[in-house]
Amino acid sequence: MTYIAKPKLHHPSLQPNALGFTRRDYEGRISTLCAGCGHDSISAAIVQACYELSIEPHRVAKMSGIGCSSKTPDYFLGQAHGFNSVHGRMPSVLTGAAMANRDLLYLGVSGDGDSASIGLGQFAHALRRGVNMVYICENNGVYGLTKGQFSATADQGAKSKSGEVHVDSAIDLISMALLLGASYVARSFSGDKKQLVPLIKGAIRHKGAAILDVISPCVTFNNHLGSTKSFDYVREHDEAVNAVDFVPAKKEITADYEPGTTELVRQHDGSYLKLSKLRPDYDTSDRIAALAYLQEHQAQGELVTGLIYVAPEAADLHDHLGTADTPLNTLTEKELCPGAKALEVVNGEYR
Ligand SMILES: Cc1ncc(C[n+]2csc(CCOP(=O)(O)OP(=O)(O)O)c2C)c(N)n1
Ligand code: SF4
Ligand SMILES: [Mg+2]
Repeated sequence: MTYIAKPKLHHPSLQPNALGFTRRDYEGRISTLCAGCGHDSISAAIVQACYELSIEPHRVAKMSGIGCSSKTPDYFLGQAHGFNSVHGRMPSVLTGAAMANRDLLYLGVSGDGDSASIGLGQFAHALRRGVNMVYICENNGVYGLTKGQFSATADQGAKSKSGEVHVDSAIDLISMALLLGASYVARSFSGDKKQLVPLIKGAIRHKGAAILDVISPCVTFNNHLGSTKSFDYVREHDEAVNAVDFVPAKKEITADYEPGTTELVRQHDGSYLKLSKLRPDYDTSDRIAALAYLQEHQAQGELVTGLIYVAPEAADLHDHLGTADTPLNTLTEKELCPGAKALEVVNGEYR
């Protein structure tokens, strides 16, 4: 309940990170979601990832749309900036903020209804532009907040709680993200913290558009037999292509891995993604092969998870537009309005 405040005292045994913060310093308010909702596990994974990376909470901007999933930024990083926007409009609000202040870490949280139904256009354009962000879609296949109608990610043939069969084709946000040019593409499951936390850490350290599609069962409206987004179904059909270990920039990499089964991906900030290959033939740098792999395995009813694709040296929207290194919101009026003479020169270029 939101009116119940969390106790301020921290247990003395809680370990501080490099900034002196404990895990509790990364929490938010008490969740009002249904007990057992997958979304709460994702919030816990975000808390864990930010704590382990020693992220300064006030350097984070958490943005969301509307839905149970979009309520969750209230439940983590209570000291961060936050903006709960309109249904499906998180990506454009996030893009605007990211353009104005490039120095913050942008964490966009959305739902499958928010991203794949009303917000599909916004989802597509933020990814194709390479907005530097971590975009997490908490995917339960239904509109949880409005009582469980099928969303656009619901699988064809899936059954609703009342027995109705879903007839439309499903939108796979991960395949779309690959087509649109996202440079860090991953899928995970809210019930697999071991997989999810390093994937979030890798996404935070990635420069460019990082998308995580996290299957997050709705225990109230979509966790029954016949659903393809229930805890049981996901556990039975989860086919991970790799196990990811995030190695921070300052940590030395020792070559204690067998080439062929383990791969090291160096990110632009010097951190590494250490991938234990569960599918030896899977190549995270091959976008086209990743798309084909997803389609083949989806046709067999499997849910491909793990780090699906990464382009560690990708350019982001600021690179594309050649914006100043200084955050635009810190430029003074003098810098923004260089005077009539400078304007004459600019206008002259268009004559
Ligand atoms: C413009 C607009 N249309 C419709 C709604 C009603 N509405 C609120 S949340 C929601 C769907 C949420 O589904 P999803 O994004 O999957 O989030 P979940 O609740 O499942 O986490 C809808 C249709 C709204 N709030 N605003
Ligand atoms: S209705 Fe579903 S998605 Fe919403 S809080 Fe409850 S379990 Fe979670
Ligand atoms: Mg949903």
